[in-house]
Amino acid sequence: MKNYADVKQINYEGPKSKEPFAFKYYNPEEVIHGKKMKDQLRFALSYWHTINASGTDMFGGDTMDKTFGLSGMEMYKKKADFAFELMKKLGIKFYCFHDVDVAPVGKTMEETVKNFHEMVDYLLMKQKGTDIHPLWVTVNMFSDKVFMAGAATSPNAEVFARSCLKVKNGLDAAKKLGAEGYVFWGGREGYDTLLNTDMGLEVDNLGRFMQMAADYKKKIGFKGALYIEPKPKEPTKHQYDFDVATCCNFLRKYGLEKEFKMNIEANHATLAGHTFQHEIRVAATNGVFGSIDSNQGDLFLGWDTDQFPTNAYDTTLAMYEILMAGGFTTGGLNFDAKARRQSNTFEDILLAYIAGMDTFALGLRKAQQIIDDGRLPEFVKERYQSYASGFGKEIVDGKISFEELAAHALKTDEIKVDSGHQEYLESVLNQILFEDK
Ligand code: XUL
Ligand code: CO
Repeated sequence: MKNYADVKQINYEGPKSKEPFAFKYYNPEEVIHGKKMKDQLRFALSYWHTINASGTDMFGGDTMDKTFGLSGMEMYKKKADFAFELMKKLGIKFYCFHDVDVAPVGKTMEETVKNFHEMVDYLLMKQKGTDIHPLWVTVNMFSDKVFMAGAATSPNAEVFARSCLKVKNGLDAAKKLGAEGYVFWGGREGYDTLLNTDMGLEVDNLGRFMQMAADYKKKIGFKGALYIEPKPKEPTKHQYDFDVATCCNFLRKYGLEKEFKMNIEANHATLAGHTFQHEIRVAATNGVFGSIDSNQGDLFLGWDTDQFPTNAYDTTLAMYEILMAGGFTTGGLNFDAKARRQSNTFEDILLAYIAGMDTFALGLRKAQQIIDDGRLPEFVKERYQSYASGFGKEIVDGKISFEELAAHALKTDEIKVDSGHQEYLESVLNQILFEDK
């Protein structure tokens, strides 16, 4: 196998290729569903996993050195160089980061903020002359010990103020770098025991905080989207942004439904007991579909393992939902995924991205085949035919009353509900997935 340094550019070679450092399904310029694959998929690199994570887990330290033998600002500049080199090799146009991913924390808050803005200027300089910019920016309000009881939902008002400072700087950076969006992942916005928790105050404060952030976004003229990233648990036992439906309820309660969309993470969906497709569908039907954090979990581990997505069945169904939702506008597919602890070489970083990008590209191709084949969407349309005409249509149009329907039902003794044909539909899906073209 080639060395990382010898791989200059990952190119598309097609499904018959056995070259490890080539795409088999991702052909950036090829048009699928009315757009080039690169514009349909909008892949993003996640700074925290790719540029920083070094293999540490609960039981052991680093398995990979990503310090380049440097420290402080020098190290973060070298990391930014590495991030841009990697994106160019992979043909990735977007990246995502937390404030602490890109700059060192200083001895004082003022020094931390200064370091951050200096690094944002460095990133801006790296962007010049490229078509690379952030898919979204966020800030880390969960690692530092002051956030141990939450950020905007902390029982301590000083922490609420610290959260305003962090998000203000994150939004300023998003504007300066021309980010497509800004993400709020709740981190520790939740609780471990109700015995010490005023849930009502905490969630009201979260509502106040989100309103302030949305107002600040408008004040500075940041045009990107604001997203909430739902997750049911981990690190807290119960997180307030549990799933898409819970977040929709939160947004409506605080009158924020027009300001925020969802950043849906595959592994968070499964932690909430939902399929990935379910969360995308709930977002789409509520008008809040925004962006995707793409990864997969492990059925037998049960925590947020953040693995690169390689399950083509899941990516096909996810891409089908995304196409049905109208595709991405400001959003995209951010790989909130890290190479496994034992995949500890720079070559593995490339191979992990190639695997993830190819699996979503294959998913996009297969989703288009589902649409072209027509059997699945047509079955669904047919299943709801009773609402397309007659009194069914009057229900949908709000033109028939409760009493009129009751009178109709009184005269109808026999009702035949058609089969859902689940197994047949699953076999159609297999045929589309595995047919020999
Ligand atoms: C945590 C997670 C985060 C967010 C950004 O589970 O997904 O990395 O995506 O804070
Ligand atoms: Co995420």
